[in-house]
Amino acid sequence: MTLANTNDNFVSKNEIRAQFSLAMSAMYREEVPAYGELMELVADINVSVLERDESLRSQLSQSNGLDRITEERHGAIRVGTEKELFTLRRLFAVMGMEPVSYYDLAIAGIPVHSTAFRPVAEGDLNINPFRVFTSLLRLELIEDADLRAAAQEVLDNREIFTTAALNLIERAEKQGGLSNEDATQFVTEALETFRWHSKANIDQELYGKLHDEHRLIADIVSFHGPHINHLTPRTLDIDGVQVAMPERGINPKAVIEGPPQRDCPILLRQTSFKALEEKVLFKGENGNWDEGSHTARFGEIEQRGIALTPKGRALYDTLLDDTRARVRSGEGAYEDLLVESFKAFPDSYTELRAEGLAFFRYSLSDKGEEIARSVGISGSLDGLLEAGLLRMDPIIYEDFLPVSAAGIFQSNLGPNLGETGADVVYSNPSQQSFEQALGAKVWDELALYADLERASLNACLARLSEKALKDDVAVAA
Ligand code: OOG
Ligand code: NI
Repeated sequence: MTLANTNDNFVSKNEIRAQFSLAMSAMYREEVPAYGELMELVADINVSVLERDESLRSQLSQSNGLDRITEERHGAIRVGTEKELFTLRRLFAVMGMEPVSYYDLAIAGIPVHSTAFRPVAEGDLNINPFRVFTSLLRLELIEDADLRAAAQEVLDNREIFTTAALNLIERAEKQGGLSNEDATQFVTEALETFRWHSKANIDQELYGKLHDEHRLIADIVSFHGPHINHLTPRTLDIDGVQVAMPERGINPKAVIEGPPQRDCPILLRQTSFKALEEKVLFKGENGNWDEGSHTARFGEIEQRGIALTPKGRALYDTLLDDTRARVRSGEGAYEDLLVESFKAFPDSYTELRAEGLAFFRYSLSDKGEEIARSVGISGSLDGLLEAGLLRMDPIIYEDFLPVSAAGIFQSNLGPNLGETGADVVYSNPSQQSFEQALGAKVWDELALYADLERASLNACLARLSEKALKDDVAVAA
């Protein structure tokens, strides 16, 4: 593998991430053939959407998204200790991935809290958007003290990173980057952390106890490392893929998480296929292995829409809560009630902008370019939009949704929990303790979107008024 250099010495972080996501994808397709099948289905459907939807094709090419379609995917892992999380942050930093946002899953009865490691700058996301949703087990939420101690001991005695990976992380930190050769080795070594191990770290009895406490705890504690539990390609028609999955022998979860289908997609819609039951070996007596099984790994798809402002997000949360409350009180089917509730969410970009519900990237229209070159002008955002001098494109939501994530977790934890969710509700989200373990603060995703919008607008305004100012012409409002 040859990696392009950004300067004489180091490979760019974007390039390392691109190689890493490719390597993860290849490994996972080999480990979980159903994922490969899903990828093919998604690619077929994306091609047909682009063939029939000229305006989407033009929007994607305008906003630089066309190249990203087949590449865009995320993965998810779950780690057991603060130390593991701390080192993972350093490992992801080598690839230009930083922790963005804090997700408390305890509210949904899942004893973890999470962040997503991802590129932060728009240019970096465009080059390769790969993200890893990363959850840290909260053993302190487990009541049984003996079991807690047993799990802790197993976790404390494992090393999820290869020695070479640890050395390369340190080298990257010291030098500020990696050489070509080191970067190639780094990708190979980093991959090892996320590999599946069919031999468990513990015996079947302890597995059973952990599993009875919570399936997720068994998944996190029982193995040598935080195996990648799913990867997620991007689809342009999630409803189409959901319907087509069974035709290809793939078993989807019951409902698509997130907002309903809309003309102007918002946030994130996701669905997955059910986790597979896989053969594993547990430690037996006298160095023997006992056969058993474990259910953890699956495939997911995602469709992203415009990022919402705090006001838009509050409206989304309210409408989703309403829907769930109405389902609980037996008013009807989830999907119907979701569509009904979301009628209250404006569904045109003009309204979304006018009501301050979503984030946009502004650029000069052809007419705006012409004006900027010839005379220059200034004015309010509304005025410039109305005059057709600016164009606005949705800023795509690059993060996750806790309620949706909980739905994805639950549909993949095995048959008993099913799709209806929690059997226990934990409390005390603790962003502070999470950040302490991480050794860094997480980025505030809303601030990132707001900055992007502001920067795009400021750049337009500067370009528009440049000539007028230079020519010392009074700029008209
Ligand atoms: C993570 C589930 C969350 C998503 O897309 O919301 C997630 C997990 O199952 O470990 O990946
Ligand atoms: Ni996911």
